[in-house]
Amino acid sequence: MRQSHQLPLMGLLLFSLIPRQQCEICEVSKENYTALNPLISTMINSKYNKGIQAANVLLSLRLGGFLSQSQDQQLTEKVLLATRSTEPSLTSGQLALAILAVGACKGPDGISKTSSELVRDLENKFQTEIKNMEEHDGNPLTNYYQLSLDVLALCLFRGKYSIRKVAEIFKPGNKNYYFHEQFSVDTGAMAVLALTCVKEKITRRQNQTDRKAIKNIVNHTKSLVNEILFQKTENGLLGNIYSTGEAMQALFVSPTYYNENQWDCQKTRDRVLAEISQGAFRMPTAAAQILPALMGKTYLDVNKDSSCVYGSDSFNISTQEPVSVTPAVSPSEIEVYYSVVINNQIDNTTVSVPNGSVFLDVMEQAEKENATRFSFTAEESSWGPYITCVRGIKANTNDRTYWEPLSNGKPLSQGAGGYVVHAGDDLAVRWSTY
Ligand code: B12
Ligand SMILES: *[C@@H]1O[C@H](CO)[C@@H](O)[C@H](O)[C@H]1NC(C)=O
Ligand SMILES: *[C@@H]1O[C@H](CO)[C@@H](O)[C@H](O)[C@H]1NC(C)=O
Ligand SMILES: *[C@@H]1O[C@H](CO)[C@@H](O)[C@H](O)[C@H]1NC(C)=O
Ligand SMILES: *[C@@H]1O[C@H](CO)[C@@H](O)[C@H](O)[C@H]1NC(C)=O
Ligand SMILES: *[C@@H]1O[C@H](CO)[C@@H](O)[C@H](O)[C@H]1NC(C)=O
Ligand SMILES: *[C@@H]1O[C@H](CO)[C@@H](O)[C@H](O)[C@H]1NC(C)=O
Ligand SMILES: *[C@@H]1O[C@H](CO)[C@@H](O)[C@H](O)[C@H]1NC(C)=O
Repeated sequence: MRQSHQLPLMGLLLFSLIPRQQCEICEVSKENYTALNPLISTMINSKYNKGIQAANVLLSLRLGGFLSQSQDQQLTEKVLLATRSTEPSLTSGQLALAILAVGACKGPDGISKTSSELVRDLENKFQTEIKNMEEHDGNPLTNYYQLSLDVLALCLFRGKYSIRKVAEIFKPGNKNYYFHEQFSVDTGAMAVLALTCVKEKITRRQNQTDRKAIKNIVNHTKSLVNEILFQKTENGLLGNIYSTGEAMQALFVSPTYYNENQWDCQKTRDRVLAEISQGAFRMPTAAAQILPALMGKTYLDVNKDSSCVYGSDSFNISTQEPVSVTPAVSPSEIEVYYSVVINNQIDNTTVSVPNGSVFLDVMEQAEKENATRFSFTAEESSWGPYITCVRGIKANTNDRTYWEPLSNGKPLSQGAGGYVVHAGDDLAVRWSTY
């Protein structure tokens, strides 16, 4: 008799012990995996100018279990090779991504000797970021997105870092969460993942000071989750299409910090699926950042499984070449305006380029016509060419300066290598502070 009373009670108890997983039903169902095909083939077929760019892709494909053993090996070697290059040396976040990718699916003890050397290296790079903040008005060498990646990798792979320092630098409201006073959802999401990892790793041995820091970290996470939800758009995106994947991950790991009615996960997922079919994720890095969330995975799953799953048979990897990233350039020419804006000084010109050209082509054409007025340099990054320097004036993180590309007065939502210009466009690069 007593048992029949206890059973439902036990069930209730068990139920309440299971962490609330609102998004269990939010990942893409097996029947709909074909919708992910464009993402996988973009990643598998991508050519990398720099090996480190493979880190994002390797991490993502491993979390999804989409690689054959030989593909996994090839990508891993590429990433490891990149970590050994010293010229130029990797940024802290690049190294952190490499550690996450190489260590993924290996389990908490599976980290190899090489990887543990990389973790020591990352500890130093993270210290250098903090030192730079102390010396340059709170500005890190890179940015908070990368500092979050650093903490995440150190936390998952037993690196050393000060919990108190983390609680101190990741305070909500810190200027590094914002660009032009606008909350960066990508940055906030990565910080939530990092802080959640730190919180989950607390042990009994932690002393009083650490415990207080953890309380603050919980508080910070709550505020960041709120800020992310505040950036939810009418159509279900969190921030914009390129921040949504990482924001979904952040919301997956913090279900206790918001109510069910604050986020319609299915709506977000379906919007993303629609955007995939429209070709929004043709850039391998974009594809890599959205895929884990669609599989119901997060970067915190990186060392949860003891081994990688190879070549999931529920999915057929398409090896055909993806649609070309750059659209066909037609023989007809179009005219656009182009200017370099430095404070109140505007230097403009009219440039003629083949129809279908991108912003970068316009910059190159202008430079060809007058190298004194329109010289520039761009560095290849995981999102394509990043404009670093125009007319000898160089972007600098210590004073939060950069070159901002604009079209008809509006900042581009993609890079100079991706934005296709139209006849009559009023294009500009403006010396700005974020
Ligand atoms: C930090 C950051 C910036 C900083 C970079 C300087 C700094 N302090 O580090 C600032 C604010 C200056 C910036 C500027 C821009 N950014 Co930005 N940025 C980011 C962010 C949050 C993190 C990048 C990072 O460190 N990644 C981790 C490291 C390990 O990877 P990495 O490849 O080595 O990182 C470098 C490049 O990503 C580069 N970078 C940063 N932004 C962009 C954008 C483009 C198009 C390119 C080619 C490179 C690039 O700077 C990083 C540090 O050197 C990402 C978010 C994300 N989801 O990735 C957005 C993101 C990459 N940026 C984006 C955009 C659109 C821009 C701008 C074009 C906006 C504008 N119109 O001004 C400009 C590009 C300026 C230029 N000169 O070419 C988009 C790209 C979308 C797309 N499909 O191309 C993202 C994904 C944000 C988003 N959700 O929309 N950015
Ligand atoms: C698959 O996707 C379609 C359209 O996006 C949706 O209507 C359907 O419910 C999905 N199927 C499952 C099993 O989730
Ligand atoms: C708590 O631990 C940190 C390092 O983890 C140490 O720096 C600090 O001095 C300790 N505080 C106390 C009160 O023991
Ligand atoms: C938690 O954060 C709120 C603001 O979001 C603040 O008012 C409160 O004092 C914080 N609590 C602790 C313990 O730090
Ligand atoms: C994968 O391909 C095989 C044969 O090529 C086919 O039988 C199977 O149904 C495919 N699976 C999916 C999920 O498309
Ligand atoms: C440059 O800007 C000035 C002032 O806006 C304008 O009069 C001139 O026509 C522009 N020159 C070119 C080449 O576009
Ligand atoms: C440029 O190409 C687009 C389609 O790619 C076409 O609609 C447009 O008319 C072309 N413009 C010129 C000036 O040729
Ligand atoms: C480039 O522009 C500068 C400044 O307007 C001018 O003095 C120079 O002659 C131009 N050079 C060419 C090759 O047109």
